[in-house]
Amino acid sequence: MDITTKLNRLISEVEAAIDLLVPAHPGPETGPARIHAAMRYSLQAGGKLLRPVLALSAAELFAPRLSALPAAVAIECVHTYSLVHDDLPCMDNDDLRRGRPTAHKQFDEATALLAGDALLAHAFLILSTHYAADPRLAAALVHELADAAGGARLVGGQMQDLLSEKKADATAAELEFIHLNKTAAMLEASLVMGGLVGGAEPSALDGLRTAGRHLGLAFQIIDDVLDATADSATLGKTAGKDAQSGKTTYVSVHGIDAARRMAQEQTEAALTALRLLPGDTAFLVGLSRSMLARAK
Ligand code: GRG
Repeated sequence: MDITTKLNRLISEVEAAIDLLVPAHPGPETGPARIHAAMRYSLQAGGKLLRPVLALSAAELFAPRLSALPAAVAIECVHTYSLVHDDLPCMDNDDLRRGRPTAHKQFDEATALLAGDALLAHAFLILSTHYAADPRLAAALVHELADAAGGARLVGGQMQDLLSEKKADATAAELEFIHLNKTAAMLEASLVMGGLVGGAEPSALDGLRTAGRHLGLAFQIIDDVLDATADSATLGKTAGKDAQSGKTTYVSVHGIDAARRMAQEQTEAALTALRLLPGDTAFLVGLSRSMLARAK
């Protein structure tokens, strides 16, 4: 099966699972319809679903006894919450996300804040509900996602990003810290959570983590290159914002050509780690290569 066919199959599965696991009417006492509408508005806005796809394809390398779809949806809930909060006026103050008005533009700031909060909580509800039959697996998944999303990683990276924005002399080391945590942590968690559902051995989990870290750095460098080179219509979000706001990025620190080279190096390192894994890694290898192609 070629990469695009498999990618489309996984995306359709994730979309159906999101519809099922993040319902518009969750139960008889569901609370205001507005909060569920806002959660689904951002979740179903046409994101690339890269993280869930990574989780599903990592699980498929092994012999999963349970479906990795709930884990994949939980990861997308956390990722989407982080985007909704990142777009708020107190953070990046953006009007466009995934080609649509951002959640606070479509609803209002308070609703967007609450939708993000609810998506974060919902991720852990999904994990604890759908893996309850295997409590060790449920605990491992909750631990992995909570660690990736917490103050030392996703939120810590975002905090450092905000702190570094205020100074003109942010260093390459600070930049790497920000993206190892803000971007790479969630890609690592996606591959590792897939591996956990698949029943991967500790050495394979380490390999998945290494691949996720390099893929995450490659992904961020590519994101910086695209911000500097693509237009808003192509990106589905406001282009050129980094330079406009004087932000420290791989492009501002290293220049476009070096940034492209670094993306290539990080992708190669990810491919090396992927090739050492058991199972058929052709899809993950192809997907990683196609991510790099976006920045060319
Ligand atoms: C608010 C806790 C908190 C964190 C925000 C995700 C994030 C951290 C900020 C968004 C800005 C940014 C450039 C983040 C780096 C990761 C990244 C490139 C996210 C966008 O991911 P894609 O391209 O988006 O996979 P889609 O919409 O396709 O899911």
